[in-house]
Amino acid sequence: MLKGFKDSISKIFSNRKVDQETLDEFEELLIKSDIDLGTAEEIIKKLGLKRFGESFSPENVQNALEEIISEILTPCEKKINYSDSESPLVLMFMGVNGSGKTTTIAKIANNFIQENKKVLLVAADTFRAAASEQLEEWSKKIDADILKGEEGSDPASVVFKSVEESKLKEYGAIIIDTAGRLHTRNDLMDQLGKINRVLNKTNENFPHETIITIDATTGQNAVKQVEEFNKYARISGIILTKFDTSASGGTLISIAEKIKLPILGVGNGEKISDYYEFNAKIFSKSIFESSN
Ligand SMILES: Nc1nc2c(ncn2[C@@H]2O[C@H](COP(=O)(O)OP(=O)(O)O)[C@@H](O)[C@H]2O)c(=O)[nH]1
Ligand SMILES: [Mg+2]
Repeated sequence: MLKGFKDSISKIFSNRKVDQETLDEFEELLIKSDIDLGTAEEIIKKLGLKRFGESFSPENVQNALEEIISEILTPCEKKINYSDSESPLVLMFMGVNGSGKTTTIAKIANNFIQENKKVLLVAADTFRAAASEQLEEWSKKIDADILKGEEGSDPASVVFKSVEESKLKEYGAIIIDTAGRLHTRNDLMDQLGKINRVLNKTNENFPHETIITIDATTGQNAVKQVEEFNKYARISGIILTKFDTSASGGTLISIAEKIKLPILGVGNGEKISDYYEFNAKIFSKSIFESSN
């Protein structure tokens, strides 16, 4: 949701020729919507506003813009591939504190459970007892099993245990919640790599997805977050959270244009059902529809 985006476009382009001033104002609007400068320039270039000529109207600009955004996002569309033949599906979540890891895990786990899949949640956040308590609360609500590490224990060993446990109980999915961390803390970031390596040793296909949650309100720093986490544990999918509270779908557009990593889904609320699979066309449309 680029708040007021539609109105702003109307204002900028109403009764005017496309001159430099209009283009500058439009660029400013894109940047205010958390689209980085390079991506904003690319969008404006693609839009080729001057070609609109006589048929120029804010609606034309909006439609063309929607198409361009959709083109940027479409190559990033990806679905979590849940195939029963290769059980369990292992998903590892990472991201900065408060970015929505635990909530998103609950949402996705709940979807699996609705499809009669047996889910094990793994609380690999062993730094804070409160973190595993939060996951435990969700596990009760959605009726999923949970494995918790003791406070202060090695997160990688908890993850290893979860794979062992899964062999006995035949889980359909293992979803791992890791401690929130700042990408500037090398020691903690190294730990993510370790969790990934431990999983990979137990089965070369594990984890099937290494997912980063990005808070839509993060703004321009989101690109940096994705780049840094990706250095330690290769990201296979991005989930944008808090899209409901955000003034800026621009974050995701920048990530797609600059980093071109797959996007799996969008969280749009705190409730268990507030999640949908990412679809470039629908997302591009929603940017305009939801503006107010
Ligand atoms: N409005 C809104 N709030 C969310 C969304 N996802 C998570 N939250 C809230 O953001 C806060 C942090 O989420 P949490 O899952 O604990 O983040 P974590 O620290 O990464 O595990 C909590 O208050 C969640 O309820 C979302 O899509 N929309
Ligand atoms: Mg958490």
